[in-house]
Amino acid sequence: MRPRLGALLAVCLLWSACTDPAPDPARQGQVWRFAIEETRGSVQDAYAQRFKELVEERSRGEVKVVVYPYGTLGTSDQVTEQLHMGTLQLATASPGHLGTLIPEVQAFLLHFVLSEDERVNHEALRDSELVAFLERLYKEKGLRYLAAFSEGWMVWTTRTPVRRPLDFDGVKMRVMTSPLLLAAYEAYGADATPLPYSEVYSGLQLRMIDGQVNPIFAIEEMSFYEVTDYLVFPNHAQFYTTVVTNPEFYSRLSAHERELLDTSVATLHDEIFEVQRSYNRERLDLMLERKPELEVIRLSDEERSAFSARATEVRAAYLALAGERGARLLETLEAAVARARRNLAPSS
Ligand code: 6CS
Repeated sequence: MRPRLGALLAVCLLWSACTDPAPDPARQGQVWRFAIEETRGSVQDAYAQRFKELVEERSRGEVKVVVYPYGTLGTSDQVTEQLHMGTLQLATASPGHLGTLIPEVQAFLLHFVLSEDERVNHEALRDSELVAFLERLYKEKGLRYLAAFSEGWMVWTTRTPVRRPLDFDGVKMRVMTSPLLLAAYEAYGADATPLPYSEVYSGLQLRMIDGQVNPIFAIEEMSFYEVTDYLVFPNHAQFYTTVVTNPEFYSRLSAHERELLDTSVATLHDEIFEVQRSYNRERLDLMLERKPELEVIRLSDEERSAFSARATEVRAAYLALAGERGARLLETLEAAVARARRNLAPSS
């Protein structure tokens, strides 16, 4: 299989080299500024660096992509604003921070809604009906939606063990800034505290907050495990982000540049899925090696059901925030997951 795959790849590369138009001198020297919401070495950084590689390789000098890691251009909200204004061409924009601008997108933040099989969710994210819906929502807010991808399961890091909603009593849980997350953690009995990403470590260290929630790779990279004692795996939700571009920038691209951008985004869909899986696996081992006393709690099905019962109430809060269109996005998302599940099911 492998040599055949290699030959196929060589043919494809040769084909694209032959079909790509000759470089246009008038379009040389363009810079596409791409801001991410995470630091170097993160899943979003892997995405942006690979995007840079794919675009620059095929643009033959026309385009240079510059990646701005988190912190260099401000918080997530400030980055989205800069993209709006056109001082940035591309950015990641996570539903966890987009809720005030696009309330409907908070459907991605609901707990116990998507599949427990992350491959199913991965397939659902490229469902054409879902993509078309998201494109319309983002367009209305002056953004062009390009893609969404998962960065892995959300994990709670806390100072005390959490196995039941009762254990959240009096726990100040840091959440991202989308309003729905307040309702989600308050339904569990926690005291939800929204904070920008950059303030989480010091908040934990200074005991302004008692816990936070993020995928494993982020817990390692941002050193949150240094200032907490438990890693709790509820498998209640995955962390999703979206990739966006400025609509005027996109419409001014040449046909070749647009094709370059679109195909790079399409190629990255599967690649980033594997990246996040390996980052999350490897970094759990790394944290346990560095801090062996860190306790891992994997909730049983029975324990999870106590949380999922509470999460059901949060759907009403979502509908109050996101309205009729929010309800339709949630239906579209659930239908996309059902289709992906059917498509991935082994045929009998
Ligand atoms: O918790 C946060 O705010 C952030 N978490 C991740 C994994 N990516 C970006 C986001 O802003």
